[in-house]
Amino acid sequence: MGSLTAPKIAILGLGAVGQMLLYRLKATGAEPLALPRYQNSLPEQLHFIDRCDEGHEYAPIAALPEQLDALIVCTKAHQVVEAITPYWDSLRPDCVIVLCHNGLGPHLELQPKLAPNQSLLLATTSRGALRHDKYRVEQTGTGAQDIGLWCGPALNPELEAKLAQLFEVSEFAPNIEESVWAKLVVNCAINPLTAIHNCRNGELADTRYRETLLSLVSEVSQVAQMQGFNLRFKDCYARVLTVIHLTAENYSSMHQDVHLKRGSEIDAITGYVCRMGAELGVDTPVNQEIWDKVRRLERLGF
Ligand code: KPL
Repeated sequence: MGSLTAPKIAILGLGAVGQMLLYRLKATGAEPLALPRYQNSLPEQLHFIDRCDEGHEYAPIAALPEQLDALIVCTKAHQVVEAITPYWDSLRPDCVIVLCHNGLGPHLELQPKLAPNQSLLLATTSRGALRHDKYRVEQTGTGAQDIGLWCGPALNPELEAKLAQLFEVSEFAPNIEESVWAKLVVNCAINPLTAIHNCRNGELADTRYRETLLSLVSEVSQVAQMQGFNLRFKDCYARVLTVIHLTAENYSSMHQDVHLKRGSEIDAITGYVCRMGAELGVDTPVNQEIWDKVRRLERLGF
């Protein structure tokens, strides 16, 4: 990347989070570059409503994959590999890949495909984003975000600063996998239960869910600790209760995915924890039961 040109960063996957980041690219003075899914064309116009209730209409710009310094993939976890594959051979071997989805798993699938000098980053966002219709997204919350290097060489300072600015963090997370696990605990607790019980996040504060929540969080924090992450049960449970409280009115993304029959991230959330638990010798019976229930629900509907 030449130091006189601004880094070229594009978004792949224009769901709610993708559109929020694309608008953020524009708002921070960069071109709103995007790669379309399935190599279709991009929409002509996007509409973003910011936290001050102000609407912004803008046109996304089609990115040329071979010119990109970084590609931020914002699809659902189970769509990452399929979405990136058609572009893979056109991307430069030093194009930085950033994965921004709930759960974990695709990073392990992509790792063997990376070129020797290619970096893979993970990012999380807890910004609430509501999709009014396909290309009209409203930012509804100001929750925390994180980004950091998962593998590969450190980024050049200019690109690192631009990505930090996009995700509104002062610096990259020193241990991004631990930060992602901290969010994974919250998603393992809230998302499947709201889907199974067809309820908003806030309803999980009811005492009848307490025992299940405690078991889910305890199992996930044990799997996390077994990998050396500093995620104590007490802190994890407190974080889950805080998110239930702060997002009480929301329907979780998994509730919406199951309800709209569009395939949820259960395999990358609960499924990933159960698979890691099995590998590390940590029992996860309650998560396993919940995983089975959501998969059944996906087949049969509410
Ligand atoms: O990340 C979320 C999601 O719905 O996927 C939470 C934090 C549970 C908010 O709804």
